[in-house]
Amino acid sequence: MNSAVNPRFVSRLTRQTLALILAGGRGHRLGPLTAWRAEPALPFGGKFRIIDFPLSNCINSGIRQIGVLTQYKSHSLIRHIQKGWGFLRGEFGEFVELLPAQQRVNETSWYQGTADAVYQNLDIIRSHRPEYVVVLAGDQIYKMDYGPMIAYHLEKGADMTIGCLPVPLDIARQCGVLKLNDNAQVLAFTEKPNDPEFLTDQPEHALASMGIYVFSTQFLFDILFEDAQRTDSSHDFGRDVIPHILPKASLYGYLFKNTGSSEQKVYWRDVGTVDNYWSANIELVGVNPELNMYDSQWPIWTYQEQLPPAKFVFNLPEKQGIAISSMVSGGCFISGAKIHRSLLFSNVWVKEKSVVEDSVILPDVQIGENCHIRRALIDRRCHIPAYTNIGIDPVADAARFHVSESGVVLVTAEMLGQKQHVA
Ligand code: ADQ
Ligand code: ADP
Repeated sequence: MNSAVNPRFVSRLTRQTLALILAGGRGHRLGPLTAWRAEPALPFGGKFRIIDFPLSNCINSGIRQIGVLTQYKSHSLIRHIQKGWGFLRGEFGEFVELLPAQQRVNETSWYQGTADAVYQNLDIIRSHRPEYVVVLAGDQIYKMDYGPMIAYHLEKGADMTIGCLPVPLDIARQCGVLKLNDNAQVLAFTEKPNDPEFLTDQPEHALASMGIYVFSTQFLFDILFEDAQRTDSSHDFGRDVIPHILPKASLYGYLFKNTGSSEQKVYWRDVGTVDNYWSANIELVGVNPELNMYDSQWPIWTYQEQLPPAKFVFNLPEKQGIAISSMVSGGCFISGAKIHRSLLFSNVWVKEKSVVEDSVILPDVQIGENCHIRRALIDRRCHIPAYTNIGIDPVADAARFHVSESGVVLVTAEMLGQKQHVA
């Protein structure tokens, strides 16, 4: 039976599934952007936050029982979920539940690795009595229907199914790398190998784990109890649990497909560095970006403030308020300034005679008169004083700001000597 085309079968499975979104990691490589917030709370795409992607994937897949495991710098993440994700209906058994690390099982440690984060919530998982548990990362951008993956897990008779896709070798070095047999059973798994095994038909690519797992619930309980007893484990799925269970369990790989149009290139991003984060955002202003944000079949849900439309003030010819090849969100005010190839999040105010090019401007930013900003990433609530140049003089930028490997200039309120206004 090809259950992927039997929607009633799939929807029964998704109703029996609990999703756990891991949203507690540190996101080391984003530097100042994650100084005060967890990576899944980072704004993305003009009005969303990264966590909205796995959450929306769950909702759109028909998984309405969701736990979000938080730990590191979780305040803005928790606030976003509380404000935006309370629309599920408790009376139908639907919820988004926040599961902060709270030393419930082990009173001497917070969540250790990803497996420990799930282990510490086993009693909560049990109370929901799911047939299947889907473990997801909270820091990835992609659109995926989890239903067919759960159906595949069942058809294969798998204990655990790992979402995977071919990625270039340099990305594979930062992932778990799988080797499958012809029946898609996992033969080998190596976490972050220096020398990833390439695919025979794609020598520039290796098969990477997306860090997305489907488990049969009892199997998950068994392996996590076992892992918790191990003294030689860092209690991480990729590093410890998968390699340990591989010889004795039935593990399968599930090849990731986009939802929607099959012609579209597969889109899956881990935006864990300043460069990746900037480019994934800036790509969206292109004519035909790989990530389609205009797909009404797979909406990305979020919390959004009620804001007026973006406004462009056109005064004198030398003070035109214009935006070209750009995305400009609600509440923005472009007053006699020029915006080129840039993404402006909500509530950005750009004043007269300023020019913003190839830049990503996070919410609630003010850019004063006569500024020139190029290839920059401006963090939330920055007030850029009049006559400031950013991305023009590399020496001056390096002295004040954070410059990424590829030369993107990251500016935060603290670098500007401005204390964050805490709402
Ligand atoms: P990494 O991305 O390195 O590799 P990790 O840093 O463990 O994995 O993060 C996975 C997710 O779990 C992230 O969303 C993170 O925020 C969250 N997380 C990490 N530690 C946590 C904790 N203690 N509590 C709660 N949440 C936590 C993993 C896999 C690889 C796979 C890549 C794909 O280990 O095999 O290839 O994801 O990106
Ligand atoms: P965002 O919504 O952009 O992620 P928030 O306004 O929600 O940002 O703030 C994120 C968290 O960081 C909040 O808990 C806030 O109190 C904290 N925070 C931000 N800046 C500072 C700072 N300079 N010092 C201490 N805490 C800060």
